[in-house]
Amino acid sequence: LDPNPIIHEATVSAPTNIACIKYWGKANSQYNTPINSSLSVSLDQTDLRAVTTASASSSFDRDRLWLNGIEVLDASTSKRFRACVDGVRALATDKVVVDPATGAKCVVVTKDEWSGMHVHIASYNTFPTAAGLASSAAGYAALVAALVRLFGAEESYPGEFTAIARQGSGSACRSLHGGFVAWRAGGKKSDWSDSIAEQVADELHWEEVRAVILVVSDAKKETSSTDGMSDSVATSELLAFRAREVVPKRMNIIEEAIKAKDFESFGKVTMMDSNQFHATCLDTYPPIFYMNDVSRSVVQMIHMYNAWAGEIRAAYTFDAGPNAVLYTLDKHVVELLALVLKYYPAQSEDLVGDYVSNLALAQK
Ligand code: 2P0
Repeated sequence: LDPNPIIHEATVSAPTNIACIKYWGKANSQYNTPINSSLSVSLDQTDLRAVTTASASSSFDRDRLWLNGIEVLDASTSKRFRACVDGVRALATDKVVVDPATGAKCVVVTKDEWSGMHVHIASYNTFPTAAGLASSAAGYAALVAALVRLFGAEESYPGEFTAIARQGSGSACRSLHGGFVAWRAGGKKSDWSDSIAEQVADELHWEEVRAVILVVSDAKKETSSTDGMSDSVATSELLAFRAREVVPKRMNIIEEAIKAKDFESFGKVTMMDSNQFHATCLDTYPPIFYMNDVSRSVVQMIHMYNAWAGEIRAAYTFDAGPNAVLYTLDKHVVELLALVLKYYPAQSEDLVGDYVSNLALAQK
């Protein structure tokens, strides 16, 4: 055994993202592809991010994963983890260093040597447990990005890294980009290599957009997204109609709204799509309830606020849980938070948190 084995490593961070047009339902569970396209905003990484170090060495005897300092013992056999590690490692390139004195290039690790090495992955996220927010999107995006850097991986087609992250967790493919990101459902290619995420507009395009997260409950959700969407695909006719007839139109509407920086249109379609996603949950048999009475009171408060203002100044959206994410513009943040504190004074600290986020810096 080499007494001084070389350990190669790379560290990256990735943002979480909050969907305006929701992903709900798999078209193909093997490739983890969706029945409809979706669109999200990557949040900035001041408060919420996943940070991952990936390392590889010929001295490692197996693949290992630590999450927030605790080893996940069955990680190396998990289908999601394997898809990411094996998917990126297959795209590895020779690691070359240049001698600064002579300018001579030297291959220190060949592509074939990478494929013989195991990896150690250490990841932590800065998601406060009280926020009760899903972290899998940021986590798998950071895993893929760290492996890409470690192995010097190169895509064989544009979007291939997002296709790999998608196999970790669907929403993770959108976290490989900053700004406004569309995940194209794909399906024209038999290997689903067209199910990829792409940036619609970068984080500098519409800098005034803010996300305010209202923590309604920090309890762990009762129905996982993977199980919930599987039940919805099996039983909800509304979901099939939505994927076929509604979402394609909404993708066009929201992409136009983002390009034109039209908050009225962006906010309206975001709220309508959240409502329809939760309607498909109710249409699932047995029904799935993610929103609770407090969530619904937030919906009413936002509609009252917009009616009072005579324009859409804030838009709510809810994922697979009761917490609200409010999109607004910088100039309305103080007014919106004043409203939240008026209606939820007792729990104001919990509810408002301190999560007023900018858009993410680009991750790639
Ligand atoms: C979204 N959600 O578009 C939607 C809205 C939840 C509600 O993506 O099975 O954790 O790992 O592919 O990505 C949650 O689903 O599911 C999700 P998997 P994922 O953000």
